[in-house]
Amino acid sequence: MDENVREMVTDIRTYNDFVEPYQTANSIVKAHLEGLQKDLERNIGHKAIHSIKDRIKKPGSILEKLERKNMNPDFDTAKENLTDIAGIRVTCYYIKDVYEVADILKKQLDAILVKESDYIANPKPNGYRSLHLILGVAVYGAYSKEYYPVEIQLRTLAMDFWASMEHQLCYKSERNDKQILSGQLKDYSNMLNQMEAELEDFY
Ligand code: 0O2
Repeated sequence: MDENVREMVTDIRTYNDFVEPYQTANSIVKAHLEGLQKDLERNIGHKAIHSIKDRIKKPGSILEKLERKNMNPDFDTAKENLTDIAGIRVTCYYIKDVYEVADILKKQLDAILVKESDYIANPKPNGYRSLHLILGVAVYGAYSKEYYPVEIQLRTLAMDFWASMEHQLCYKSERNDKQILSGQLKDYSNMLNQMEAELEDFY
């Protein structure tokens, strides 16, 4: 086998082995959320969770993030320092539902709350809103138990729309209307926020 191909196959195997427990942690949280999605609908009479998406960070994004943080680009360093290798995004209809789902997750899962960032109560200066939980989720081996972080981003449909547009527009290469765009995005965030607050009255 060509040396480059051998190296690539080894790297892919290493990556697959590395992410395996993170995939398990993601599956545990996702399965719990899917159960919750059905049960909340039965109990509160409306759909609380619109959608649940999970992803595992790709090798390129892991390396890019480590480089951005001036850290060694290897999997041991990633395990020590990154808490978003496993990630789940939960989109809800109402802000009330976002907090309800977060509270249930914190109570019910075999997990430790590592960090909670409430960017709904305290939006980022650019207008980004979401509730972020980092849960250390217990992953069992035959004779072992280890906690793996899962970053759970909970947001409403309006917050998701804004974040997706902002990501799409601001990740594009340098643009000369950046300042105007930032101002507009901030205004849109405020408008969406107001619209949601008014819709919340119809909960
Ligand atoms: P990606 O590609 O989505 O994974 P960290 O940056 O994770 O080391 P911090 O400050 O705790 O540390 O993270 P934070 O601010 O809670 O953000 C984590 C994730 O939230 C980001 O991951 C984004 O997915 C999302 N996010 C945060 N701020 C913004 C924002 O202003 N706009 C949008 N669209 N998304 C945001 P990554 O790794 O940056 O990116």
